[in-house]
Formats: sequence, structure tokens, C-alpha cells
Amino acid sequence: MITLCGFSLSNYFNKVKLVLLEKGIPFTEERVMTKSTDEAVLSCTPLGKIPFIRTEQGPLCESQAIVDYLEAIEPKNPLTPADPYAAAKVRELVIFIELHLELVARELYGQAFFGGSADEATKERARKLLTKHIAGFKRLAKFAPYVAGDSFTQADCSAYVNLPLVAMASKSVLGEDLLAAAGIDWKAYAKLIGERPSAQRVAADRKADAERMAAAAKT
Ligand SMILES: N[C@@H](CCC(=O)N[C@@H](CS)C(=O)NCC(=O)O)C(=O)O
Repeated sequence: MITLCGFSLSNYFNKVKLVLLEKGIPFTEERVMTKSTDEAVLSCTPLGKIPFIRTEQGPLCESQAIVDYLEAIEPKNPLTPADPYAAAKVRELVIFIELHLELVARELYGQAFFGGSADEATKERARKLLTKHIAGFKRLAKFAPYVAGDSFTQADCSAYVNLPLVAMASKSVLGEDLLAAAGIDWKAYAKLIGERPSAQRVAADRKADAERMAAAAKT
């Protein structure tokens, strides 16, 4: 049995959870927080990042490595096309979303979500890069109706958890939802994906986790 380690507020944790649910792979969850200095955790995820999984053969970190592993051990309910080129185009989108959009927007999360503040240089850099990268993403993304075309794929598991963060962080810190400003109707897309039972479970667990953490912060 796979154990998914991390917590439900994390976008990358939720990406993997969506894949597990969509593919119907049984799993349990283990709550592990970030920035651990515990040797037992670092031996599974050397940078202390989440998610990671425990398998019968050992641990595995990095969400895309995990997702590819899950695809390999459970071919049922495929989330990548059989055609090698089409499969590579799906991965291209995942990389684009995570490296060029989410990782840039992440510079703004401290101010957007955690009560911190970003300096002007950070904001300007994020605005410049996001504007350029979102224009690039628009050239690749299909939204027809799924992000890679007419089938639900791994790329949707990434887009569904990451695009709202990019939009909310840019709106909150830069004063403008840069995805919407570029003509990407991410809300309609999120609504479509949000109708799936997998996404509903992820959203419910994330909400419960947010409430639990807010209550813990008060005590
Ligand atoms: N490339 C990693 C990114 C994972 C990641 O950044 N996770 C965040 C939580 S959403 C984290 O662990 N942050 C803590 C840190 O970077 O120290 C993946 O795809 O798994």
C-alpha cells in the first residue's frame, strides 16, 4: 500500500493525491510537515519538501517522479496518452506550469498567504517573468476542455492545483490576476475539474486542513 506523506494544504501533495484518486490506487496518508530536520524524513525527502511517498521498495520524492511511478505501476485509468509524442506534450505542460508559473509565483506566497511581505525587486521580477511565462503557457495550453486537449491527464492534476495559486498570488501581491489578464479563464477551468469526485475530495480535505491549522494557530 502506498503512503502519501505531507499535508492537504500543499499543492504538490494534492497533485499526487488527485492522481492516486483518479487512478483508483489505494493509499493512506501520513501527516508530515515541511522543513523537517528529522533524519527519518530527510532520508525520504532530502530537502524536506513534501510530498513524498512510501512504497514497499522504499521512499520516493518529487511529485512528477511519483506521478510517473504511479502511472507505471497502475496502467488502469491512464493519465498520459499512449502515443509517445502526446505523452511528452502532457509532460511539457506539467513542466511549464510548475517551473515557469508556479515556481515564479511562489516568490509571492509569503505576502499573499502567510502574512509576510515581498520587496519591490521581488515583485517586479515576478511580474516580469509571470507576464512572459503566461504568454508562453497560452501557446501550449489547449483548454479543450482539458489543459492538454480532449482528455483528462496528469497535466490537469498539476494545472488544477497550481493555476489558482498563480492567479491569487498575482492578484493579491501585484494587484492583478495575471492569468485572467492574459485571457486565461482559469475559474471556468477550475469549475470543470472541480466537478470530479477526486477534486471534490481534495478540496474538502484541503478545507479541513486549513481550518485545523487556523484553529491550532489560535491556541
Ligand atoms: N518539485 C517539488 C516541489 C515540492 C514543494 O515545493 N513542496 C512545498 C510544499 S507545497 C514544500 O515542501 N515547501 C517547503 C520547502 O521548500 O522547504 C515537487 O514537485 O514535489
